[in-house]
Amino acid sequence: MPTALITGITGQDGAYLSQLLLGKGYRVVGLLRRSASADVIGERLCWLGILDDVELLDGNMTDLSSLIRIVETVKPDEIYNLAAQSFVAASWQQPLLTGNVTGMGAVNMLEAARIVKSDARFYQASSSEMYGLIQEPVQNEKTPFYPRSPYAAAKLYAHWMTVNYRESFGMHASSGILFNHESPLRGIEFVTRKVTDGVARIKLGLAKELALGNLDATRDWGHARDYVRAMYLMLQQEVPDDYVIATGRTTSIRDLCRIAFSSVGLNYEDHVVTNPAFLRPAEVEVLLGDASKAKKALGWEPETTLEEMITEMVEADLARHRKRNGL
Ligand code: NDP
Ligand code: GDR
Repeated sequence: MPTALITGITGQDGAYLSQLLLGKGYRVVGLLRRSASADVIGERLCWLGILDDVELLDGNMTDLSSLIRIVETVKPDEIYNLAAQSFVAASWQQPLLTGNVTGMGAVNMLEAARIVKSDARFYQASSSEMYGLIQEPVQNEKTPFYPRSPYAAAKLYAHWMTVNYRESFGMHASSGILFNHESPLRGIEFVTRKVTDGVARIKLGLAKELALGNLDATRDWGHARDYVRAMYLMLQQEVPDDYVIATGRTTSIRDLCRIAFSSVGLNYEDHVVTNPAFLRPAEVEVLLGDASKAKKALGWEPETTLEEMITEMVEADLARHRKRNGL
């Protein structure tokens, strides 16, 4: 039975990746950072019905000693480094923490693997945010990077360190440059989930308005369930490499609202307002990925359309609010 160690197991991707690997017969161990709110730990794993099937060990990305101890204890065949301060907007308010967790944290994990189990295969969760100020209209593995936030700069450092550990130490270290991916398990602060949650509240009469920031930015959105499959496939390759994972379709926030509101028979123009509080100091205006390399080398294809995903998310949020409000 292969063993996978997942950092960020309590996040959106960690939950779906755990589900995928458990289904393939893996032993799944996750890194859990200590929280005073222990009662809400593992909410996403619970939602998928797999909380009791994974092992959780205490540690923190900023504490190398905890990572070394965990790798010694677990002896993983595969390490998926998903932990991060992942909310771009928050990275301007907490640039140092973001650098420590999202950037240095990845190096801590690479070091723990190199010192204790250098034959473990390593996946780094890189991001399309690294493209930032777009240099080419469609982005692939060869497109130059231009990070536009403390988050993106931290991810770029982690990305290059992954490449360097591969080239310097011969480690099987791969980096997935994933474009935005969403699901009913997406954090409420991200725009897709904020919109589907808003749609559900407005539909149920619990709210009238939804306040957003820049409606003109566009993103290449896929489903997290499809994207964690690509992570797994990368670590099954003989040779480690970097891959863009994207759908090849970009949609504005405005059109996302149109799709989400119309899925329950509402017009977004009647409910969406803009609030400058949600604008960012610097914006990534447009992202559109070309996943040809992954399609060819990994046989990976996205299976869920944006419309299907938004419908799934709206339904999940409607169910949550009905339950919460006894409707
Ligand atoms: P989430 O924000 O949902 O999850 C982040 C995870 O990191 C959580 O489990 C969180 O734990 C954990 N974490 C944060 N800080 C620490 C720390 N100091 N020590 C240990 N664990 C910590 O992210 P996603 O699942 O959406 O994304 C997974 C990864 O992929 C992230 O690295 C993200 O930056 C990257 N990415 C995501 C994309 C997307 O569209 N979703 C696209 C491209 C890259 P806790 O539950 O305790 O907060
Ligand atoms: P992003 O995701 O920054 O692309 O990072 P997010 O959903 O936060 O923003 C997407 C776009 O929507 C615009 N926007 C708003 N965003 C939020 N959160 N809230 C709003 O009210 C709002 N109004 C407009 C933003 O300005 C932006 O243009 C996500 C994260 O998962 C990263 O960790 C990951 O690396 C990238 O995707 C790929």
